[in-house]
Amino acid sequence: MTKLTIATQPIAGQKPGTSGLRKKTPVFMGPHYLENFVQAIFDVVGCAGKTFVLGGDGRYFNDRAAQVILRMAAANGAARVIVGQGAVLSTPAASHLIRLNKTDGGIIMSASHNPGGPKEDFGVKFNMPNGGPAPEGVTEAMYKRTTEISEYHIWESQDVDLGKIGRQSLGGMIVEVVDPVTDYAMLMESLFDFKAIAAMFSGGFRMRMDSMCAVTGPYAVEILENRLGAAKGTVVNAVPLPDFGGMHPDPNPTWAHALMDEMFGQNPPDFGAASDGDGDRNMVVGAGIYVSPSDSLAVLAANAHLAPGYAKGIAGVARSMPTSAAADRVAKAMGLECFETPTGWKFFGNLLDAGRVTICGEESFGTGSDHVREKDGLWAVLLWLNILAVRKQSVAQILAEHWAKFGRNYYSRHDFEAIETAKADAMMAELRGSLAGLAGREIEGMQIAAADDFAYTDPVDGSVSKAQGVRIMFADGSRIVLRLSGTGTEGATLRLYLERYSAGPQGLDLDPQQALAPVIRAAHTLAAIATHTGRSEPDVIT
Ligand code: G16
Repeated sequence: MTKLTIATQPIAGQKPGTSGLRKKTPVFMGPHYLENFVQAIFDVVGCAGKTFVLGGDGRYFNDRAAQVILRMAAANGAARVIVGQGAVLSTPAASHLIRLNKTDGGIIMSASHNPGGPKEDFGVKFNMPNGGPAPEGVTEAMYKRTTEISEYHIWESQDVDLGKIGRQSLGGMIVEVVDPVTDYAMLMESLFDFKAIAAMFSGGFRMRMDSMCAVTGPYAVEILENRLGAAKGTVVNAVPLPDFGGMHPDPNPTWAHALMDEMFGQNPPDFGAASDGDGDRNMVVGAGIYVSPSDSLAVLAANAHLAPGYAKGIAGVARSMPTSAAADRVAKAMGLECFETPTGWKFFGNLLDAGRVTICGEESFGTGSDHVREKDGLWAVLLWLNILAVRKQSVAQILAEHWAKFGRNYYSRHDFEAIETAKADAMMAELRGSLAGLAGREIEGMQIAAADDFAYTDPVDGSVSKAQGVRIMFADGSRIVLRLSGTGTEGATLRLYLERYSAGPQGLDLDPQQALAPVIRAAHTLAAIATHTGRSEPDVIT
């Protein structure tokens, strides 16, 4: 075995987005593409003598990318890499292993909720020693490094056997292959009342968990069926496949429609859930009732103390800016600090590290807590189960009581996908240019109270993130947010977030799209979406 130093040249566009570098798989498989980016990571964070975690969601190219990354880590002088068996780790499990083993960070191979396969998506991101995604300053440095890279280092060797649990050596570096599930399952047992949940299952409680042929299958089978005694077959699409069985592993009502059909059909299970490609997202559904992610965050924040891991209460709550203000109302009622951060889990890291918040969430089906530094799909499912086991009520009853107490934030997100980038940019530029004159204007019978381009100053380290999305706030608590996706791999994706508040007691059980109709019309008028993009209907509504 020899260490090789390969001459290379910068490849344009290796700029990490909201969650690391995401591109089409053939792009990642192109000459030097993966290698350049991985070398840039090591050049920025340092590699000699360090220990890292490595794993991915098992999508196409995951196994081969892992071998390349291991060979490069060895050639760059890493001391040890802890790898999930088969190069598989869910994103939250990887975050946990980074923290548990006090490593110098980790590399996660995933394009999350995006489809996998030879022509679909792939991604690589670096997580810091705290277990969370690298902050903007670090990803910017990695990007800059890719623009000046001239060589990378790699061992010339055969593949490491990642099927075999235990320690092996690669050019002097220890490769430690671990079971992907065990440590994560233990963490979940430490947070939740497994006895109470198991008693609920043995009492006849029925659940459906759709793992969407993605990474959570083995985790969900072990935890829900083996440890908690849910009926065999509770977890469906439980075997992870490189192309996710052709599915789009995004747990929302559009893509998890089989689960939705079952939950709204005849004799539905008591509780349904789905998770995404890499296991950090979740959708929860009750029998005949859908729980929006923003409401889920609010319910979890209000009830977390019912689980042993949070029995002492929570320190505070954080939500991404486009997420509805439902959680703010809970925080206010409980006298907790509440933070509004830019989109992307990395912005929660400092608040969690500083102990300012315990529970965080995003409208994009992400919820999590300070137990790791990623959002965590199965964690959210288990916290819901714990709450259901203690309150002994249905999901519908819990939501109804929640809205009666706090009011209801009707909420929806409309996505317009694969828009020509120039058109999307022009639309946002024009909208940004109009913001100064909006306050005080009336539209669709609602008065605009304020409008801005969201900027965030991190309360812990003072770093400033600008241009995070346009907010148009109305006097009645309604709100419109527009931003362009930072994770799309094709053209631009416009995300339009819509919110309207009802204090109750009337008007708590409307259809969200109906309740939001005037807000939707106002958004289209103010942003002139159809004029700029030619689109009047969204591709995906969540
Ligand atoms: C989307 C969501 C964000 C989320 C991000 C990453 O970003 O809107 O809320 O943080 O994906 O999620 P994941 O880690 O599951 O890929 P964007 O920029 O496309 O809106």
